Amino acid sequence: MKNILVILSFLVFANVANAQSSTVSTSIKVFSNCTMCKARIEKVLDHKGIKKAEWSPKTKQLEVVYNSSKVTEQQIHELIASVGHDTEKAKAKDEVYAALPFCCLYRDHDHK
Ligand SMILES: [Cu+2]
Repeated sequence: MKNILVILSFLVFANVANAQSSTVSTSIKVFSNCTMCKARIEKVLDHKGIKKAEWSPKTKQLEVVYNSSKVTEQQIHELIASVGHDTEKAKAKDEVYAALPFCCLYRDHDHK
């Protein structure tokens, strides 16, 4: 009986260790301007494998926590680009970018 308990607790421990090793926390620079951009970016990142995504209009940095066995960092960059925002690893298509509201245009407008 004691042996079974030892084995069981080992299995639980191994599982927890596994789950932790696939959780990645990182920061990604996203080119964008305002709170509308923030809503757009965070909405598309409400996605399988992504546990947390928070973009700051002040720093332009996205804090993201994801499960690397379900989604890759490159996929996260591509999700962001798919709604019109460039990152250092993925560029939004021109037609998607051009359809953004004026306040969200970041490539050739300085809204400061
Ligand atoms: Cu915006």
